[in-house]
Formats: sequence, structure tokens, C-alpha cells
Amino acid sequence: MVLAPFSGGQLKYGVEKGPDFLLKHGLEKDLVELGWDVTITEPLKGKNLADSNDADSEFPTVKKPTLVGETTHLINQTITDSLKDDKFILTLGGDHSIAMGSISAVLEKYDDLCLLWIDAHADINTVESTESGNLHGCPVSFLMGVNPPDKIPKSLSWIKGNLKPNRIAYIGLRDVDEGEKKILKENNIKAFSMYHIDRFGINKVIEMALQAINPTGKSPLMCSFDVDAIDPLYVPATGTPVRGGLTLREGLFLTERLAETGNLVALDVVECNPDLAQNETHVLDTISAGCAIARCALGETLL
Ligand code: 6HN
Ligand code: MN
Ligand code: MN
Ligand code: MN
Repeated sequence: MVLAPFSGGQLKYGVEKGPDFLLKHGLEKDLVELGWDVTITEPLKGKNLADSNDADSEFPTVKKPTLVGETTHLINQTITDSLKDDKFILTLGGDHSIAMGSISAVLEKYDDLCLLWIDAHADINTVESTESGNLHGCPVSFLMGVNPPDKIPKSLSWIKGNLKPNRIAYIGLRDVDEGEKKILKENNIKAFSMYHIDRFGINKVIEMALQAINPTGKSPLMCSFDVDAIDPLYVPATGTPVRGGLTLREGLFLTERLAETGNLVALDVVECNPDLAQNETHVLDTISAGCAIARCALGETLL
């Protein structure tokens, strides 16, 4: 288990408390009870990364590129180390920029890795298309290498950008920027929005997504789960909530299905922000959903 208490990919503080809240809710004990031998690593602990808005004058379109670049590189290095022992990698965010660190490391170990990105958002903005400048809206563009090479901030240039567009599929989309729609189309990326889930049902959508990225059914799978994929009715305490999302059961079914494939090698759970809760129930709903996603992905509800 990799703790990534980081908020620098966007501007709302509190999301760095995610790992702590998930652990306090009993996640480690739960996973041990499921039979996992849990090791906790903290790549960011004791690292004094300056949280200034270091908007690089050379790259004025993105916020905090140095902080995000250094942080995600530390996460990448820690996970690369853990993967030497063939460990399952569960990374707890933090905002979704941390996936640049986790996914790049897992990709290096498994070059035929397939990735499911579960999110209300596509997070595929480039340094040119981003409207907000928040790097949590951009991780996929860096992982796929679709940013113009001369526009990549130096701190983020360590990312290889070798994720192939036919190896990633989205589920849960409902707030995609115009620039992102263009990138998704141009790269022919399989993207299932809430429309597709209503049209076909979550079960069929998962099978279509898996078939698209992993036609042999044999490749290793990673899931990057942004809790805002789930409707804010169930997961209210998150930075960019969008109504009309997955039910909690649909989200959990998805991770149960991934566990059932036997191919899942890594999971991110990101964007739980307890500070954005309006009351204690909101905190508990959000954190317990985050824990349940992890438990289901790690086999809890399989008989
Ligand atoms: N997330 N597309 C918006 C942006 O700022 O680029 C929203 C990004 C949300 C990111 O939820 O991880
Ligand atoms: Mn999101
Ligand atoms: Mn938007
Ligand atoms: Mn996201």
C-alpha cells in the first residue's frame, strides 16, 4: 500500500488527508483479514517539497509543475522498488495527478498493461488544452505522451509517455472538456460515459471495456479509480463532484468484476477530500466508499 497524501495537482486543500482517513477507517486491517500481507510505504514522508505556485514562466498554462513533477517521481520510484517483489500496488491519493507516478511505474514493470480509468472526468488535458491549469486534469496526456515535447515542463519530462491509446478505457465519464473530446477522438480511445452505462448497463460496459483493451484476457490490468466517478449522493466529499454518476453498487460491482478477472495488479483510489464534507455523514460516506472500492478490488465479496 502506497500513501500519496498530495493536493498539488489542484487547488483545494484537504485531499492530502485521504490516505490518513482511509487508514483510520480500518483499511489495513480489512485487507489483512482478506488474507493480504500488507506493507505500507510513504514515498512523500519527510520530503520537504515546497508548495508554492511555481508557475514556471516557461510553462504558464499549468499550475505547480515542479511540485507535481517531483512528487510523482518519488511515488514512481517507491512503486518501482515494491514491484521488484511482484507486489499488488494499492496507491491511496491524494488528487489524481499522483497517478502519473503510480501508473508509470506499473507500466514499466508490465509493458502489456491495460488500464481502466474510472472517473467523471477524462483527465487527458494537455498543457495546451487545459482550461484550469490543474495537473490532476492532465495525467493521462503525460502517460500517453501526447503533449508537445517542447511544452513539457522539465520536472515532468521523466514520464516516458508510452501508454498506448488502445490500452486504456474509461468508464463513468460525464464532464469532459471540449479539448479532451478531441484528444479522445483523435486517439480512438474507448470511452464509456454515463450514457453508455444507462444504455447497456454496467455489466455489459465493463465487458466491452475489457474486451477493447485486453482482447486476449491475459494481460495485467490496472484500475485508476477517481471516487468522483460515483455519484455525489454516495461520495460527496470530493473536489470536482458531478451529479448523475455511478451508484455505489455499480462502482463496487466494477471492482468486484476486476478482482474476478484475476489479472488486476494495481489500483489507485484518489480524490477523497474530507475537508469538503458538509457534515460527518459526508465524511463517513466518502471514506467508507473509498475503503469498499479497495476491498472489493482485492477480493472481498468473491465467494
Ligand atoms: N479529476 N477537466 C477539468 C480540468 O480541470 O481539467 C476537471 C479535472 C478533474 C480532475 O477529477 O481528477
Ligand atoms: Mn474526476
Ligand atoms: Mn468541465
Ligand atoms: Mn480524476
